[in-house]
Amino acid sequence: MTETITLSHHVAGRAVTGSTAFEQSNPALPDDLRVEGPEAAPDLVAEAVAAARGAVDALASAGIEARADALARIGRALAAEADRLALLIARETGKTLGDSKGEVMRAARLFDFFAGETLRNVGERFASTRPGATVEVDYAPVGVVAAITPWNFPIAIPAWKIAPALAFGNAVVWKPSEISSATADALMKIIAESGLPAGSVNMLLGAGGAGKALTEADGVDAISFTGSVATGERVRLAAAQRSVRVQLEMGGVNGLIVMADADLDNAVDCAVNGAFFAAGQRCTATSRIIVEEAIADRFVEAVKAKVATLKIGDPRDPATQVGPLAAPRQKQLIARQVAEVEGTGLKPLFGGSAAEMEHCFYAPTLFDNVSTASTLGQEEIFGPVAGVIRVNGFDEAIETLNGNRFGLSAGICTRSLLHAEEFKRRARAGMLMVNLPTAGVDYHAPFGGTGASSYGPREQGRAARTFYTILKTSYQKAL
Ligand code: UN1
Repeated sequence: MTETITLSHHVAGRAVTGSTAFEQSNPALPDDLRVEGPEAAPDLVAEAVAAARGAVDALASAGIEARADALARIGRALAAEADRLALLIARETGKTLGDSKGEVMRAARLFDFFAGETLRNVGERFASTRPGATVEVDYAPVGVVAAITPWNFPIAIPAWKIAPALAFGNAVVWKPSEISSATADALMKIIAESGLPAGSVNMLLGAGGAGKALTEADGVDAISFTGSVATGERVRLAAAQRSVRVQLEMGGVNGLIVMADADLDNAVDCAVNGAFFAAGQRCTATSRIIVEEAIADRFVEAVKAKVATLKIGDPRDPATQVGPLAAPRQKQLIARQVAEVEGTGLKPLFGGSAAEMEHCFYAPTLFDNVSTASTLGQEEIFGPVAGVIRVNGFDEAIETLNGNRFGLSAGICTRSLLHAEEFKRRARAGMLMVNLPTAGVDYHAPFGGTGASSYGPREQGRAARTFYTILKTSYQKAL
């Protein structure tokens, strides 16, 4: 029997209902779960921003220890409810149960980490050049932060925006993707129990219209966005027009270099994990595998053999390694991009349009002999699709790696320390992985890219403070 979840917005600690504007159900799980929700109109956005504005003062009055305790409580609740939440993510978005559980635990750790950061927000005090005077540097809250988050990490990405925002004294108006709103609602319910002042986190539902209204709302002091390049560019323009602080995490056409001296088994694992796990729906996914010609044939055969062993299927089954895509529109988009690649004469080594799969599943697909100038070399395909680019030598590998406008994550598989060091120096990317997959990042380290992938200060780790605080420099002279 299909379960239907009807969602409401959360504003100032209250549920706000509205007529159904969107629906989500993963077609790979027929008759399992149907989620429906309303779309926030500009007047409700204004109400949420006003509630958040009031909460900024309430958060300051509550003090840092109460805030730290609340964040720690959220972290503990997430960990305690990880199994329930993981199943909801799997049912709503098609993410495998294992990945979903890992993600919930990552979110728990993020709240825990930023609980600690709340108490470590120390400034500086030093002597002024003017005798008798001092200088103080404080990290003050920015104010009202708008967070716009995607469906592919429906609980971890909101966690790495909401947790630091609260840690540093900001209130949040959050617009999750309509594809993962039930998961967002589950997180909101845990936040509501944490003891934070009402309005500290407000959640507005809806699709692009609600997101646009939020980026254009009066009273928003900063916008943190994770999503597509196209939407990110619109958010950047809206923010620039109003001089609002903005942080964007968008796509990547991430490359993994495989040198001839690599540990072949590990290189295959890195490539298969990066390209095909999470059905390729990670902005850090590997879409270009840049292989030295000398081992390319052996490597490609080994990747093919490994992919043949992957268990693709029901995301709720703990044994499943690759689940379906999140929504039919994603499948249509990928099918169109793959058809375009095939139209240029390239034939996939496996997968592709001939490997038609039912519902929202898309077969892992690998093209060989791809060129940097091709669609696969230049455009993000947000699915289990990658291309092998054959190169001769390290210099050509690095030049190829840097051959598009993106720069989120890059990897190299090599046993050479010299090549590993040179790679870290010359690769144009924010995240650099040596003998590890391009996807999969820690919560206590800075995350972000360069080029068209990212804009603004880094997320996560201690570096998150830069975006979520304003530096206040005070001069004081005792009389
Ligand atoms: C990861 O690789 O662990 O949307 C995280 C995304 C990224 C997060 C990737 N912002 O896929």
